[in-house]
Amino acid sequence: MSTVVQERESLTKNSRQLGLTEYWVEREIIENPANRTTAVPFVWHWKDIQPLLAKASDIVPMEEAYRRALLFSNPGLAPKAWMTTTIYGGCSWYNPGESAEVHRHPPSASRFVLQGNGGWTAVEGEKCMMARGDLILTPNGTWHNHGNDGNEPVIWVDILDLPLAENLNNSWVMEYDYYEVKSGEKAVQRTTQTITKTDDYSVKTYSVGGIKPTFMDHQRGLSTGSPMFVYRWADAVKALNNLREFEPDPCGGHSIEYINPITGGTVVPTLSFGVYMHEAGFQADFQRKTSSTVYCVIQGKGRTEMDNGKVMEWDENDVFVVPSGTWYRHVNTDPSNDLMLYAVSDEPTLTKLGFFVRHRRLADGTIVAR
Ligand code: GTQ
Repeated sequence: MSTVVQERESLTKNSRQLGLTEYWVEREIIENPANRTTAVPFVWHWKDIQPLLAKASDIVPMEEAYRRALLFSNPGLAPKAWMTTTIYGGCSWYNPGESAEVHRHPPSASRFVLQGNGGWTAVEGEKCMMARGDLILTPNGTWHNHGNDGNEPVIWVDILDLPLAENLNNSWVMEYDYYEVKSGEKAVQRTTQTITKTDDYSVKTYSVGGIKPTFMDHQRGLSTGSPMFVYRWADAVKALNNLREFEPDPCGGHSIEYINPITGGTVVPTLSFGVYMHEAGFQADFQRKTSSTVYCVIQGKGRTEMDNGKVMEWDENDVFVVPSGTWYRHVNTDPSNDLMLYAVSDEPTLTKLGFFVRHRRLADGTIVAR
């Protein structure tokens, strides 16, 4: 063997032993997109989720499950049970009388109700009742517990920025040491929160957009997100109905985002939450974003068309993901009904880091930055 070959071999060996890798060996892995671990477009169909969750609700007790959720696990990210490299989601089922004990964690969390009445999440002393379509926020660091006071199962979608927290090595901590102190008494550890706020506190305090109370404290627990924890579906529908007379975005149709009423910014630092409405007959142009979005079909049915003729078909209550970099457009296939898509995106994170870009493809194939 020539000395150069020998020297190269020992260079490799010595480097590896010291935790060093040669760029020229790694280059193919770094530069070739085929070697990246990426989320792929994927649909989870309600008709598949519902029977499995129903079965879990029969045979997996809450005491064992802590959260009785089936996690949306993107096949491109296995073995992680993540939707994207930033977004985690699950579909949770609470039988009447069931509850989950109070806890908090660094990732921000949200619930979005699909079915059943009587479900609630208590967040920093506010009991947030949930109905279909409502968004309940538990921003980073806020204490929360769940329950179902009704007489039917309640099913909701949980979305968290847990993978982002994990990727940032902010390994998340699930904290259950919740104490309450009454003046002059010793702190008592509890598994549920005492409700200290009036019913519907969030909506009473902040529901008129553009107006905030100036005599109240807007800091709620450790949250760096919105002090408004509940966004009612009926308000989203009302807002979208008011927007119908305006020209829609050529790619996204009519859309709204829930915002922090105090800052006007996103409701949690990392994710945006909103609704897209594609009116019957609306034809969207293709677009591509550097952010990833997860959707839940609240009303209507249709499909997402992507490059190379790939298509995802979806129906009411289905959940699907469009990862960053995908050319896509949503098609409302119901000729007489509006499509309503609930959407959660990591765009605020991308924007804060200077990574957010989006493009539109015109009918003639021209690509324009937006
Ligand atoms: O319901 O609070 O799926 O804290 C993961 C973490 C649900 C919840 C999850 C959580 C919750």
